[in-house]
Amino acid sequence: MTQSGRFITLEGGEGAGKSTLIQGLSVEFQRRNIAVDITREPGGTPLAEEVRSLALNPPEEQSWSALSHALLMNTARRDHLEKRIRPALEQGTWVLCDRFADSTRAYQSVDGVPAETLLALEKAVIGETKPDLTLILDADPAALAERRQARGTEDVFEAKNLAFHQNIRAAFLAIAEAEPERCRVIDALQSPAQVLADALSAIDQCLATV
Ligand code: T5A
Repeated sequence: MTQSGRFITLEGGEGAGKSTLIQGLSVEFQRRNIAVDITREPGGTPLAEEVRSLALNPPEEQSWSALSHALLMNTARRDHLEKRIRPALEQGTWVLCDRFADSTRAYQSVDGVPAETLLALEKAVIGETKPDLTLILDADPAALAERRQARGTEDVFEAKNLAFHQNIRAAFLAIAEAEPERCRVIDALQSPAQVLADALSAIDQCLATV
């Protein structure tokens, strides 16, 4: 019987270094001969990418309510799960996903959607397909804002104020505290090499029984 692949998600504030870490992990997985599908949310399928564009960059002077955002993220997630994540895991491919359901818990709850609503949606949408391991890249939002400045363009969440980003940080840390068996917090202000080393150490510890 084929061994099911492992499902790893990366979370954290904007500019925390998720994409940078994914590049490093991709090289290491290749070295270890582990087949991995690298993907992102919102997005990861053609339809979900369309939803991403609509959710993060709505037409000028248009905006979504917090609940609408939660529904959009979950709509994209369901398509992503059905067409990409579950088929990959069933074939024994590992999935490395840049953001997943914890981002909805953090961003949409800070935006005002009640936690019970978000959890009910999450349960209906992801079912049993929960991450085996979630790496949370944690850093002071003021430091991350400086990192992002060089990039220029901002989506609807990046454009929010520092207090919003501080609340997002607290929300991710609360998730890590509530689910310590699944989540590992990594200091995102370390060098990229040390962030990668910490991530690999967490992967080896948590998924050693693969
Ligand atoms: N969202 C998403 C919701 O509201 N609900 C949801 O359910 C979901 C899924 C998506 C947005 O959507 C929201 C949250 C987000 O606002 P995104 O595409 O994930 O956004 O975009 P970001 O999180 O903003 O991702 P970024 O690509 O901007 O940031 P990364 O990937 O975390 O950071 P990265 O690797 O691109 O690095 C940023 C910069 O820092 C440098 C890099 O070189 C780069 O210049 N850097 C470092 N510098 C020093 N030391 C390190 N260790 C560094 N690591 C990276």
